[in-house]
Amino acid sequence: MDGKEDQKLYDADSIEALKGLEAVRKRPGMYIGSTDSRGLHHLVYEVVDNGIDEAMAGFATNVSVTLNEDGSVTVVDDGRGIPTGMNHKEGKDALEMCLTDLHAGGKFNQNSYKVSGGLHGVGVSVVNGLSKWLVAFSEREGKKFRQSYKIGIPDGPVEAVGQSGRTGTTITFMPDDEIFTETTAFDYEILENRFRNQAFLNREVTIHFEDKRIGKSETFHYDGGVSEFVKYLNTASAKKAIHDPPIAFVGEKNGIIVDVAMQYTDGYNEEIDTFVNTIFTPEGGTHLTGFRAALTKTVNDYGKENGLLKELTLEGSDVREGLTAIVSLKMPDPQFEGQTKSKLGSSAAQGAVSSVMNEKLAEYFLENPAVAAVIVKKGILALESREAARKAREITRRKNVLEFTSLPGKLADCSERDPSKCELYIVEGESAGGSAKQGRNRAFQAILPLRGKILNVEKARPDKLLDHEEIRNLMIAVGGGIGKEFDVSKIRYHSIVIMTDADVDGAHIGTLLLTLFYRQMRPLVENGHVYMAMPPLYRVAKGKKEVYAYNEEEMAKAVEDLGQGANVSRYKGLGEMNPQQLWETTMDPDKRIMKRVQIEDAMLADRLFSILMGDDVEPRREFIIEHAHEVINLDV
Ligand code: 0RA
Repeated sequence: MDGKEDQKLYDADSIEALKGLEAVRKRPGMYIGSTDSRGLHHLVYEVVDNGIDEAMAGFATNVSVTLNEDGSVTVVDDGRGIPTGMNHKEGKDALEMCLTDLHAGGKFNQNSYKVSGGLHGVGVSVVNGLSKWLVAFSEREGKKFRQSYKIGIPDGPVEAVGQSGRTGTTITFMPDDEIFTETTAFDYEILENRFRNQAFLNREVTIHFEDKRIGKSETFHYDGGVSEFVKYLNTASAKKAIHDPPIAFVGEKNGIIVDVAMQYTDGYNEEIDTFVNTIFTPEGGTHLTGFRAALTKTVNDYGKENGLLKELTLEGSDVREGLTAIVSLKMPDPQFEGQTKSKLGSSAAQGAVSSVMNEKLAEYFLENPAVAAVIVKKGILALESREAARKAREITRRKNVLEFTSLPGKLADCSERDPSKCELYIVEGESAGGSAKQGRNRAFQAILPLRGKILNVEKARPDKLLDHEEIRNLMIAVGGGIGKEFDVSKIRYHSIVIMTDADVDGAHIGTLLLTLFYRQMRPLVENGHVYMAMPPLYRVAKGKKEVYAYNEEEMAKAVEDLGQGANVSRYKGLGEMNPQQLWETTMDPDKRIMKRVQIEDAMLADRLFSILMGDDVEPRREFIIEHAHEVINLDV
């Protein structure tokens, strides 16, 4: 065939696809959430999820991910391979459609447990549009096909490049630095964590991960699936299980596969992580509702039938105290709702989970009466302490009416009364608090200094929290209450900014505050009201000129810009800045850098906190060494 004719034909076909990918490049945030580090990692998730989809559909077992030395990423799966061959309706090769047509995915792929909804499942064409270049290979029907692209535009038609004895897809892409202006560097730990979770949630798949930049590789495969996931979570947060192995079962109802694992610990916190088609649903939803309802009912039924409960009835919270659980669903076409589309709305999921739970958990209790007794006993203890706490609260309420209704004396409030315009700075230490009070814009910025005392929220029973003056101050200042009664619509500030020194103590206090928010005011984090202030790390000065630098790179650049004789000083704490400097560098909305805390950051802090406060010395030592920097630098 004449090469030029071929190219022309192909150009005409591509106009429509081009329009689609142009939209992706114009508004990348609409498709991948953001163009910061988080959005960058979404590109990898998107391509890997396609391979996982093939595994969920039973066609693939291996997915391998390689971070190449040049900054590109290669993802290989051994699935069926992206379809190839002319699609007559569209007049285009199916492989090209998959890679360039925004809406091609659904036309071909009928996998029923596909990852879709939320930010995922937007299709590999989005990755293509946001890549400087991309090369796709599909191996199927004895052949190997290839097409390459630049910013989503094909370099030429799909070509057969040789024979192949396997099937599968290989995609290599280079994220476009004109889109990802903040960073194009992938983070090993973020990806590692994601792949580990994916492997826990799909026990049939093996994920190979290699980082050629640093010469590190790992393989994730867990025959035990979610049961191993739960054990991993408890071990990682140094929680002590009170029965082993975890209770685990898989069931199916109306085409919905319900995979559950649960293990009780000797602590008081519940962590129930829910997933749908491997997508994390931090806001819960119908599956979580079904799980909770069935758990409460089954434990109560068993306790009553076996004379363990007598006249007592356990509440849901009693039954969940100290529980770590994973609820993982595979279902066709899940519907997501909520602010961040991370809450499952499909009503069929509730019935499916509770029906599988009711049946299998009751069966488990009958076969394992010793474990059942441990769980019922734990529930009774929770009920008793809840009752005691209620009585204690009633007494305190009568005593402390005044104290609870007036704002804390240490709070320097702002004059604005519209919460959406107000910011609360929680500042470590009285001296930095003083500078912040002087430096702030008092119209809309309030300051609450905290004494740098570390509270033991882990060991303190939740009902004891309010006995603590600092926590009471914080709760009253934020408004909205605490725990189950927390009401995010009543908060007094829409931005809560944690401002601590960039040192170990600061990280400690940051961890504590995030843990408190995560456990007692979770909607605050879920709705994006919590921020970390980012004070500069360096001041570079020469004569009258001075520049603040927030990282090493900026510092180096400032030294270069100011030239010979530039003087670098490292800020050790907020206290070293005068009020004017604190305002300019850290509090002025036009100049400051703040990081919005994501729910995952708070979860990590919560885990870190358990370890910092736990009884066991060894896991604490190891964890601090391995993870301390993550809390200081909440990057993604
Ligand atoms: C559409 C249809 C089929 C497979 C795929 C897409 C597919 C896409 C990707 C992306 C990465 N890896 C992938 N593997 C498969 C099914 C084709 C058939 O019926 O053979």
